[in-house]
Amino acid sequence: MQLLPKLDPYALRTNVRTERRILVVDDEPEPLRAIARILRHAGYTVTTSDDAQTALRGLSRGHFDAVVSDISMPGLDGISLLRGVRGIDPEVPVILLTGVPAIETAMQALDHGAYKYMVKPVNPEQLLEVAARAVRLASLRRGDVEQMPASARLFYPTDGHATMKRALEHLRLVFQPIVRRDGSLFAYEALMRCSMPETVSPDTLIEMATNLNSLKELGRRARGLAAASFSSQQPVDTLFVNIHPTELQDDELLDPQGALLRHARQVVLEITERASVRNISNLQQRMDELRAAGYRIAIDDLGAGYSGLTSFVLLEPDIVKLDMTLVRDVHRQEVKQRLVRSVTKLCAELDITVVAEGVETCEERAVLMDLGCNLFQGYLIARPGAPDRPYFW
Ligand code: G
Ligand code: MN
Repeated sequence: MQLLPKLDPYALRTNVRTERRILVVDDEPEPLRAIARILRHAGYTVTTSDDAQTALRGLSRGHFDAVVSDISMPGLDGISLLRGVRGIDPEVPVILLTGVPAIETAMQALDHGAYKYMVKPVNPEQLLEVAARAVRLASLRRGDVEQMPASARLFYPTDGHATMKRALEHLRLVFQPIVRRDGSLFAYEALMRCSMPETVSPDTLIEMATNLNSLKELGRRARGLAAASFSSQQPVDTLFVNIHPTELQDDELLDPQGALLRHARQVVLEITERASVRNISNLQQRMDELRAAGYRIAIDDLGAGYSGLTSFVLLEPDIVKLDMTLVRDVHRQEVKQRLVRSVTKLCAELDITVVAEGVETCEERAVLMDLGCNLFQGYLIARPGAPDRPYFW
């Protein structure tokens, strides 16, 4: 007998899909069963496949919130599967598992935007944590309200635009120093904060703006504030300004009347790796225009993985910022050390400066220096705050 699915009144009202579907791929039956069991127990709807070709066919038919796949499989391997998945569904996070961690596959996984690279046998708790985050990310990318954090849900389905307007009015910037190897100040990164009565994290703000089609407004407001910091009481010299890939298309960046253009030579535009730059039309031309105007370009969060190393080719950055997941405990983890070393080596050859961000301990800093990072940023040195404060070195 086929049971009717249980009806969830909230789901009906908001037209939200509550089922979370994960596709698991492994050519070996034992791990395949084990992983599927762990995920099913946690309430996911799991589809299994013992080869990547079949998995890809399943993926083009059905809607999945995450894919968990082994890397080494006969025929199509996990990396090829990852590439195939990207062609079918650019939003779905892919978690890759390997029995034999190797620098080449880790780099390839990074390059093709794997969500996470995990070593087998996986710890069930860790897998569930990663899966939960991946599934949440997928639904956020799809604009699924139900999966948003409570703070973001505040804005739905009430008047989101009014709240967004209020958020923009309460927008402010904090500044975090970026320091050279010799401890001298290189620049500040401007970071958004929103001080409404209800605390809203910058990520929530960006999610909200994305869903309300207000990214342009948010970016302009933030850039206006950033421009003001060049003529404040403690004027900054060089400023890193975060910009969302879609903002690259905003002509205001190149408008002589716009906020930032007149300071372009002092500005490094940080383009996050967390969103894809592949869909930006005329990207190359736009990058050339921005560079001609004097802006420097940085890739932010490298290693957090969306488009991976392809952004080197697409953006031709002056500066690359290693994501803090690569920085965290780098002194204890050899794979991270090797990844950082390959990035700094590549960057040295390409004349790209490497910033290690999110540095929290002296041990991390020492190893990152040895590995060839040029600039350092993180709580160890200073928390984000007003510019011109003393920092630790
Ligand atoms: O994506 P982006 O790299 O721009 O994000 C930087 C965020 O990380 C900011 O919100 C900032 O407050 C935070 N941050 C800065 N330094 C550190 C650090 O050393 N550790 C942690 N956990 N977060 C940091
Ligand atoms: Mn940044």
